[in-house]
Amino acid sequence: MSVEFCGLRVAHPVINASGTFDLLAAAEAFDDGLFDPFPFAAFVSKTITLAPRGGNPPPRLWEASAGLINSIGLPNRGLHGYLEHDLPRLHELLGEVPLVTNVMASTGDELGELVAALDERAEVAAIELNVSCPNVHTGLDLGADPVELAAALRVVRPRTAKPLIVKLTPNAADVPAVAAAAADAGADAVSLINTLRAMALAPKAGRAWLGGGSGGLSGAAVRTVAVAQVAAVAARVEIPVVGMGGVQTAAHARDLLDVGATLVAVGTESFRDPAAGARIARGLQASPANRGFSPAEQV
Ligand code: RRO
Repeated sequence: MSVEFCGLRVAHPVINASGTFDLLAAAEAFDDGLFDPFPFAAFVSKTITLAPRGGNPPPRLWEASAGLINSIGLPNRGLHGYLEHDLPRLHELLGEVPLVTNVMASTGDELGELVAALDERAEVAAIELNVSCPNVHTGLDLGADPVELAAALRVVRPRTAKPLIVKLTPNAADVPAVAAAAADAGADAVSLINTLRAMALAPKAGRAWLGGGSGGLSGAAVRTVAVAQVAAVAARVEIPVVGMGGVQTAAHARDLLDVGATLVAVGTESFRDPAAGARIARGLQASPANRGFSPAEQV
């Protein structure tokens, strides 16, 4: 079941969605029990920013009818804390499993600085750019506008030879156009979907429940949106696509592979079942291969 992805050979097509599996915490909570086999064929870190961030005020989660709204707000140690403390430990825990480091910034220059620093570290196999951050000039998410994203990538691309994966936001008017702009500007792969912008009100209070105001919806509720967006993007670009959004079972993962994803990421389901990645990879191995969906014809 091994898969070739951006020059990396991974054991199977199932990885984690950034920010949904805290490997350092899991290593303490589960000792070695969770890691045989390790649930994911490659591991994607939580998003790293240049400066340390405390994240949003609580509450940070809202359980929706068929999903989860989060407003975590990027808590992280910042680039230097990550390089010094987290990266060596992640590498030790992962062994041969490739590490993808996810980064976010609001300008191309800041993204370039993050990427250049990661480029120097052999422990990092690939870099994922989270472009869901508001652009400082337009106020729009960097990844909502093909022109802004291409401009950022022109700064970032020359700063690393490592595979660059652009994590697309679903909160854009034309996601395939953004994916095409990323591919044209040198991205090696795209991943989608990030969470859908959402809001929940505190019961009877008439104000937002989440400390950050609005948040991002994930889980079963977004699965069919993910299938539609992954199909449309896979039909539009030649580069590999990492599909995610509400994957809970091998059948859900198979749907994303069938519409053109090369890898599938498990996100919210790992909160319920930390071994979901391994379960889904086993299920894929046992299930029939591609049923012959042709995204180019059917989207
Ligand atoms: O940290 C977050 O609140 C967060 C991030 Br960076 C993201 O990309 N997607 C999301 O749903 N939450």
